[in-house]
Amino acid sequence: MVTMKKLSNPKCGLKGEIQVPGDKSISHRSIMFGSVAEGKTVIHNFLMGEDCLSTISCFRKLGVEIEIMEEAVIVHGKGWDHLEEPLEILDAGNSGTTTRLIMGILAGRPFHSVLIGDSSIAKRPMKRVTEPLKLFGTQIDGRSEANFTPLSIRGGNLKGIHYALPVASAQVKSALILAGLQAEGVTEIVEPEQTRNHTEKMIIEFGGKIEKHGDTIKVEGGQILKGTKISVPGDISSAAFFMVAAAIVPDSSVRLKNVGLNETRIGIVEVMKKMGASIEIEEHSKEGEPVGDILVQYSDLSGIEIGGDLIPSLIDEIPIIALLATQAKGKTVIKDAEELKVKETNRIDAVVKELGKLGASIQGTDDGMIIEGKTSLHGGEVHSWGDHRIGMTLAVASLLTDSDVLLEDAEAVKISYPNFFEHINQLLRK
Ligand code: SPQ
Repeated sequence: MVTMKKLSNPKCGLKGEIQVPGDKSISHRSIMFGSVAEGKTVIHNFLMGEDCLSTISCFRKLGVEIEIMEEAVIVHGKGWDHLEEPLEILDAGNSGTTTRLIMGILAGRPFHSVLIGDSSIAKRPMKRVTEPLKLFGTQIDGRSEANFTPLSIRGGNLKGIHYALPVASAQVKSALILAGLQAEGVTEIVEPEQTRNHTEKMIIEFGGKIEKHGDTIKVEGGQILKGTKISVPGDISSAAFFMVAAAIVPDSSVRLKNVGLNETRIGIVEVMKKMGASIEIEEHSKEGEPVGDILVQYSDLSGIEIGGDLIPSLIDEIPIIALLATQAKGKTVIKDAEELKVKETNRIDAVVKELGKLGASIQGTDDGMIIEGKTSLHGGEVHSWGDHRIGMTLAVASLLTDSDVLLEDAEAVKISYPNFFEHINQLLRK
């Protein structure tokens, strides 16, 4: 049901500490690797967001026993060969990660499966995955020459490939790594820019092998993975909403506990520091997926230019960075981010239109946006476009508006942050 949420400016700062939910990218991957590994995988702090629940549902349909307990999610993996031909269509919901990564697994399985998602997934480009998977030898068909769901996959008998990725995408890279793990021989993948490396780190956790030389990733086929214990760090992409809220709402001081600080995901920290934000990191562990606390306080900000190889490390944070820039003095230019057009929504259009309704001065460009600050925001009626990150950006904006914000389809936040509104209220009560 589409709902309208009334958000009123609390006229106070955010204070205190919260633990943001588990990382979405790592939660998806823990179910996927747990499902193809041999033995039990126990996952702590799994993200119970709608996207990750879609991944669980798909793997259950492939015959994997997955228990959702209060303390942990337990995946009873029996190895690659025990995935079963699904009786039903696999539904990835709103999740691009589920759609793209599962294709890499299904590509190597000797059975037929059909993959769909919601109306947003139906518009997101899939040829970037289906084309290289065909080079491995798998059969994939779908709407518009296998560019859009529904997709039909008949996998098996893969041969390793050498492939240079045309776009910097962790989802495409991961799908090809998952196919490569099942292929005969070696698969080499060349990345144009470093993207999030959770798949590579997780292969090591599951007892597998993967190498990286310069921008080339090398993975050998025929690997048997072993079930393990995964502790999912807090999601920096979720923490980002409170990092920005604390930086732009006067009299704020917030501690975000146990957030994942993977080196390929912390572009937002660099950007906020460059803009002059008061931000401190207390790292607890550097092993595997590094984790630590992030402390942010209100401060004066200045506009900067954001682009190049920094973009993949903050791609999902750009909507909230755009809001941050409306509160920074001068011009902020975000460029080289054309990938924003093929996310859950066209995030350039969504940000420009919806923040514009609240008085922000943002101009969309071909590959990003130009924001003029510092602007006073006013109330109004806005829409999440069914995109969790747009919904949360608008909710944070409402902390600064002179009158109420009515947010349509606020429910979208449940994709990645089910208790987002509870956390806002918690920090406002302190
Ligand atoms: O899973 P989905 O829908 O693609 O989610 C998003 C998000 O905002 O949460 C993108 F819309 O995150 C992607 C991210 O943009 C998650 C992801 C991953 O887990 O590998 C990688 C990025 O996408 P891409 O296309 O750059 O590989």
